[in-house]
Amino acid sequence: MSFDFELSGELVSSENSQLTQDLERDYCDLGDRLLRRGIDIEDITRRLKAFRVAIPSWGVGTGGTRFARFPGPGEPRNIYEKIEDCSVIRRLVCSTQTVSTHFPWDSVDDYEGLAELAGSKGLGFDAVNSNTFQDQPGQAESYKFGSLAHTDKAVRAQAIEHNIECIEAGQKLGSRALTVWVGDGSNFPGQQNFRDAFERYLESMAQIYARLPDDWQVFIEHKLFEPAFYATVIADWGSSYLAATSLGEKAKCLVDLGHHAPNTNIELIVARLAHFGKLGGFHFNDSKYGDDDLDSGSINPYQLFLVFNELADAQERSQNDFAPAYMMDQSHNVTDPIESLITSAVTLQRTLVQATLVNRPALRDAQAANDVTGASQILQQAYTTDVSPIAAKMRLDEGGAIDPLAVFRRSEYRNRKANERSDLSRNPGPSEGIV
Ligand SMILES: [Mn+2]
Repeated sequence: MSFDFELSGELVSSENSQLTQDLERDYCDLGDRLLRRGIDIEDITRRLKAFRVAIPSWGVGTGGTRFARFPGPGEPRNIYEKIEDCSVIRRLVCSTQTVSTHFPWDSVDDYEGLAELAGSKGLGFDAVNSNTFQDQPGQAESYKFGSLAHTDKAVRAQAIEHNIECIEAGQKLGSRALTVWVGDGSNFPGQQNFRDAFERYLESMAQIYARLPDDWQVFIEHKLFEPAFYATVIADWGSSYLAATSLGEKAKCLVDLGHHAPNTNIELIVARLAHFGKLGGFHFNDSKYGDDDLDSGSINPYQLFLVFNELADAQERSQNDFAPAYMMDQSHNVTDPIESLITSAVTLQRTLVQATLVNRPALRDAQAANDVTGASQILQQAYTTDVSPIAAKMRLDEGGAIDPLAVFRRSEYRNRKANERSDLSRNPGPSEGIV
């Protein structure tokens, strides 16, 4: 099958050809070293091939902080141009074969046509995301004081209807899940009754849940704070789990790496939700202080490894019955969004491989024997292994780039798009924050 990628195959091949000899040698050396640990490098490479992580449509545009947004040249102005950018990333890194849409930012008249265009560029659609945290032009009711948990039934009805429209659009795109994040909550003590607000949220979600197609899931994304600075209705994994459990089988929790209090043990949350079959999805990013939405693995790569370690553990226990929806949920404020997504995808590939290298039988033995240092060293051994050749070999085998960032820069894609997309009008996007 050949796809109409935005980036020429000849460029990728010629750039690869300069690096192939060194890569083959590095891959062979690493293979020898792993063999001494009883690991078959080909098996690890095969497992990486199956890894899929979605690109959020809004991720290829410049994000922003609450204070400013500095759009770069050649930024996509609509979902069709976002698809072009996503196809470049997919072409180079291989693992990003789906796009996660966001409504109404990605609304179009012809969803079947959009699905066809994406398919021609080797892309499919992952979870659809609703937006009831912003008011849209012409909207009857305001979300200033909430949406699905709002005190006014008319506001809740509008938010429910929007989510149902997202499902309908997603069905035409071939999506199989709806991700719901709401900013509902309160900024001051006394502003909102905690129990009543949660009740209203559950009632609204039950109406959305009732409209899910049989083969769909709904993911509940929690976030500790912002825009509600005192109490958020779905602030933590506990509230998310309670909501998902009360709604039913098709409702699951979605963990975003940035949506927790500082120092929260997020890998433990992953283990808990996976244990009870409620981990529906994971949003990758990184942060130093709050919901910073920085590039995956840029601040705390060991935490990212520990998250992947729990995902790998869940994978092993479930025997292929464990398939959370993975997405990179980042806000690119000062970097080229495509470059950030490329480097983050490569980081995720590498980290997944490191987690796959963990010697689980030895780890279980060390845990059973209370060999604390031994257990800890087993994780460190996997984490400190330079597995870059495995990820590069996988990309080469799959038609991608050995060095995706270098090829992207050599392609002059951004400059070309800067000329084509000189008109500054653009689709609405995440000018303030991002979920
Ligand atoms: Mn998120």
